[in-house]
Amino acid sequence: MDVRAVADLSPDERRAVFERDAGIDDIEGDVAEIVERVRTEGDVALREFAEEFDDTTVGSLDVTDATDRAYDEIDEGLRDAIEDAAGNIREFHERQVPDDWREDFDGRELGRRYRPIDRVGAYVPGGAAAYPSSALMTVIPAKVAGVETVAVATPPADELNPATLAALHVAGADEVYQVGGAQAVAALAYGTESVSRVQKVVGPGNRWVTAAKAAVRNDCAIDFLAGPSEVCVLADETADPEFVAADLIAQAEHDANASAVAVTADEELAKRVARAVESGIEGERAETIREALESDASGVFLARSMPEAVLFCEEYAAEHLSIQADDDEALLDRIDSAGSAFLGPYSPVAAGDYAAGPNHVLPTGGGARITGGLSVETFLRSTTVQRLSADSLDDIGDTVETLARAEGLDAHAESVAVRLREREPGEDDE
Ligand code: HSO
Ligand code: ZN
Repeated sequence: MDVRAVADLSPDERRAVFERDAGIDDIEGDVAEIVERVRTEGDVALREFAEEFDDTTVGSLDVTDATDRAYDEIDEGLRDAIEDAAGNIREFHERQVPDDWREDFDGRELGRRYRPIDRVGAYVPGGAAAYPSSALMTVIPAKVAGVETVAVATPPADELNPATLAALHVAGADEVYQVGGAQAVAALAYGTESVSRVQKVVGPGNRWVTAAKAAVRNDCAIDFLAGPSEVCVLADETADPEFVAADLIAQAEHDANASAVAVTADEELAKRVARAVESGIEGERAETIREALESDASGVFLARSMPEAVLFCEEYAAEHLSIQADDDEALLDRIDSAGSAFLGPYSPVAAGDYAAGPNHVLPTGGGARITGGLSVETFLRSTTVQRLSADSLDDIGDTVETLARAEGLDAHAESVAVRLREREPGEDDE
């Protein structure tokens, strides 16, 4: 792996890093076709896609009943790990539940109240790797928010992954369908004979899933675009190059379209990270890792100073920002755009991916410039509430009437005036 100087990047190289699209643009046409077929052909299309993409002949698309059994059957150690992670994730998300509130603003009683969305769909990836962790990360916050029905789609298989099914049981999924990829997003968004449609689709996925979320977003709400994975590590000379390299390799193993960057102002560290990456790539997923790390969107970058490295991170707007540097809090203070920040040498991204508590469904592709990750609020809608006393209406009456007339909306002005016309000043509220 080469070390590239930030200052020497050409406009094309900068675009590859900062406007990374993870191969999504290339498949938009194919995804539009898949979505359309699910929309028009329903279950028939889902079954055909299962044969074509997942090499699976699907019996029932609804596999909800399999979750309880899987929970009972999996190995005890795995069950404990799922429960442990679920407990931490639940605790973190319970902390996010907003309270309804009412307050007096000079006689105007104003407030905000929250209600869960009724029906939500969560995508839980599978296929190359199984993702019980994503089952926990999507379903638990929805349930903490009070969503009545959480429908989950996960790729079909002759034998569904028992850990994913068990995690769905622990998280409290209400409906589980075996359908994967872009077709799963379309099934949840539009409904089919077997899958009833949801109001919002959430969850992480590969570029097919992400492209499908982008394709349906005019017809069905989505959380945001979340996948393929990416990480940006900001490091100084105090960082351990093995730790930095391990974090890059870890996120790269998700997907050949994943991206992983490290940036530092210390040349020696940059070289050591690059070397540690080279020697650290191993195992069954070595090919995937290599492909992800060799893409133009990945690499080890050398800045001329830490402020330049910080600017790099801000522009990158990472899904995962890891800061392995002496003054990590001060560095974080200067970076506004990041889905989740991991501070210090002992906060590997993988800890957050599974069990620390915060959500691992996070905006990718620079989405962190405008949104945070999945949270309880993702599953809530709010209503503002207002009750005005006669006096408080009187107080703002001139303002409302003046603005209404300025907009040429006389009936608006009149709806206030009619209430105030025959009123003596000070007559209020008993
Ligand atoms: N890094 C992924 C989540 C994940 N990692 C699941 C392992 N399993 C996106 O945040
Ligand atoms: Zn991960």
